[in-house]
Amino acid sequence: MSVAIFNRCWARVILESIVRQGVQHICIAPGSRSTPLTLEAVRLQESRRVMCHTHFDERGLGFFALGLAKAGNNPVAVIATSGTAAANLYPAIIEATQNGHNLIVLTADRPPELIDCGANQAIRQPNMYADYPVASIHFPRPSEDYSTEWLLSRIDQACHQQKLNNGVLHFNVPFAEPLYQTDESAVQHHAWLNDFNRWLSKKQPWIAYAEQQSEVLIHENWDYWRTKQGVIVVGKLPQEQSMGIAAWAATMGWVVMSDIQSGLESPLPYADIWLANDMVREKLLQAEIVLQFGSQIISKRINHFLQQFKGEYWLIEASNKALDPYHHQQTRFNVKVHHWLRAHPPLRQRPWLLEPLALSQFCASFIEQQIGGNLNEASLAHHVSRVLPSNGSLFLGNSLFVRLVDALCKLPEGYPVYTNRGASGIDGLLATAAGIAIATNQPLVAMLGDLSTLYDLNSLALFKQVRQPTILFVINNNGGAIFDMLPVEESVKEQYYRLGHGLDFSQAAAMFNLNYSRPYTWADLNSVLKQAYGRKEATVIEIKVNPNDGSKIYKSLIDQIAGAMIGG
Ligand SMILES: Cc1ncc(C[n+]2csc(CCOP(=O)(O)OP(=O)(O)O)c2C)c(N)n1
Ligand SMILES: [Mg+2]
Repeated sequence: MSVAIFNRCWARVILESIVRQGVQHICIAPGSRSTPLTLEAVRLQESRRVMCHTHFDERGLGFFALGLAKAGNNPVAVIATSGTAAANLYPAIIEATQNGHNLIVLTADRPPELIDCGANQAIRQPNMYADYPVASIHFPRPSEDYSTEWLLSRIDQACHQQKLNNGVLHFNVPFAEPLYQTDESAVQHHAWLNDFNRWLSKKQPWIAYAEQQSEVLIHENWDYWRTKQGVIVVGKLPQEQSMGIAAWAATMGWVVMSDIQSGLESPLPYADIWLANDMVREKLLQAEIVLQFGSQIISKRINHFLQQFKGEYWLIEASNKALDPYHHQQTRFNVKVHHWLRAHPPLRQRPWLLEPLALSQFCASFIEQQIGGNLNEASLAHHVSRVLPSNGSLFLGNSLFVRLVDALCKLPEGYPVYTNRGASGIDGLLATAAGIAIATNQPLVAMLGDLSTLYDLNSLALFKQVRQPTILFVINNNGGAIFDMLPVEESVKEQYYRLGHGLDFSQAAAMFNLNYSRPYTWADLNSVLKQAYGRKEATVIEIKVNPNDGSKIYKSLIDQIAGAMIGG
């Protein structure tokens, strides 16, 4: 029994120290080996220091935690048992790493004597996520030979690494049996916890790292460069960093191309379409300097522009990751964009190139006319702002629809947009959206494709926990329509890429006890939305569209704009 008690003591130290590092949510998948961690997490929830969430599927749970981390500012913890349970967290760990979201993954493990000897549910877990985590600790088997001071220092050092580099911590925690039937007072008064219990009365983490303030300095040649002809490309940015870019760029008279994840109400919307115009692209390539704020640009044509541009290139992004797939000779600022703007005063100038504005304005009416008044993929993408709640946020899945929204819509300034564009998987999109809904506790619209929904179908279970209007748009074009954009022979495409299935989602919604509607027209959709926003729960709205319509109109808009002649 003393082993069971000591396991709990060990788990208590680990969890207490991560809670002091800011963890507020702990996501738990069921399992026996993780019992000491689970029961300590429950204890923390009982004293209202954390919120515990559960899910039966570790892949979904990992993405759910990612969603919580995206919408909050603190690391989110995940507890999983040993075996493939731990392996199923891998996709979310990759996505969190690529995007710099802070997860603390606690995998329970068998002690060393049970590894590689035929013991049940025992796999090789140390370093199982390779070099994705910013730090990994493979803990020893719990033992009084290790002081609580050691345990606390080790964890705080890892958490510090996470604060510096953003990403995932992996704690692999072996526990020997027995795991159950502990006496709470025996845990509480265990002599090994004496120093720890004294520390509990203090507020701070075991290691308090002094804040390092580094000021953003003005680039020595800014007075020279700011007089030049510039282009500003804005990728994914946190909200507070995108504020002020539009005004700054307008003063400079520079051309702005912004991504749907930028938080900008684009001054030159539909860049993915108008940049298809050969003449405008040629002129833009004459720019003397390109500033890129943020990264992960969705648009193929903005990416192509960046690839072709060979002039002065500055990349401003707070992380210290390499973020330029085109390997420009460049000046890189590892700073927050709003700090950079403050350090680099704009110069009032006239726009040096007027064609993008003319073409962008032309696109507004041209797109409207081409998509028509029916409810379809392209019209939904163009009019996304019509379906959004005023105080909510938008989650966009991957594949064709996110590209359509990026190309065809204009969002209000600062509207929160979430995506999983780190590895752009279609595997955990529903679960991520559920995490965002829970963390923001505000209305959410999530929009994803039919294959993406099928992939993550059991994550519909997570939406029972939401307590505010949450709307899941499933854009059902019967398979992966993104592949229509590829030059693959029709029959091969249908059979091996697109995977049309003929399914609809009414029964899936029913199985998970979620509201469901399938509107046919905009008028239908508007009345469905009215009801959905009146409910403090989730609604699945299936938009069934002709399989190729979305990709066809996208291609046709690009083709028509490519050759268009414009004045100026
Ligand atoms: C986990 C994972 N597997 C495979 C892919 C490759 N992939 C990209 S888009 C896509 C099809 C998605 O289909 P759907 O969700 O219906 O979206 P649509 O293309 O119709 O917009 C696939 C399989 C991926 N991104 N992630
Ligand atoms: Mg589809």
